[in-house]
Amino acid sequence: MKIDIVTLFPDMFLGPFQESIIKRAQDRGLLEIGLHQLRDFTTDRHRTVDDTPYGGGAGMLMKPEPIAAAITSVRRNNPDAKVVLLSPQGEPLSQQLAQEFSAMPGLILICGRYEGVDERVRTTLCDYTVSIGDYVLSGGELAAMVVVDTVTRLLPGALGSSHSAADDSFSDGLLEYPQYTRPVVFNDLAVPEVLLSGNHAEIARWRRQESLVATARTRPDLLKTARLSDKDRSYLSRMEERGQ
Ligand code: 6GU
Repeated sequence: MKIDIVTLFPDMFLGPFQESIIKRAQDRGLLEIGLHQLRDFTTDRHRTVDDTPYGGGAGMLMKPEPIAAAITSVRRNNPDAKVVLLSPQGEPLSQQLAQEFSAMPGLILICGRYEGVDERVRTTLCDYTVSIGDYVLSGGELAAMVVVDTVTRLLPGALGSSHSAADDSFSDGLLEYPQYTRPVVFNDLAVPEVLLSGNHAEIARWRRQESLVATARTRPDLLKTARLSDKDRSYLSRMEERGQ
């Protein structure tokens, strides 16, 4: 998959993309990342990328023409890419959206800065507008890194054979169950007996129940859309009866 990123701060990406899974995916040829300085697509002497908002108000907006020129240029080497604007006004990034992105031949990520981006960029040049959560970042760069990370780990072969993305939190709409490694006792707390039992059916049942408990306590909103069996539902209602 080819991901092109249009940004005023391409150097922000250098560290994060040279480590761990994203580095390995690039080394294995599963992922190709292109970084593009938005200012390179300006035509005036001052390389202007922003301007004041019509109607007044504080701050500056990103002008549409440099972004349009950047998309046109980058598309030549990533012709089937979808264009994604990173903006706090976007739809929330989810594991489902990441899965959709990971199946695409390419992405062009546009990082917003200043107080925002001219609305015509969003409506005429972008296929998606994406936010990574209900808080304000100084720009779309960190959000773009989050998109690249979550999409990369879904590319076939990006995670070693020892890890399955299918087991991760959110893949079935629930939080992951708690995990333990050695030692058996740490800070006076023992690893749950069932995990030492070797009884794989019991372990699977315990893990499912712990996933349901963790989700009900921390993210009850997820239970509305999670894929739940009849057994799951009866476990949750028993828990609720006991007030847990
Ligand atoms: Cl994509 N951009 C900015 N500036 N802030 C955000 C965001 C994006 N997602 C959450 N907050």
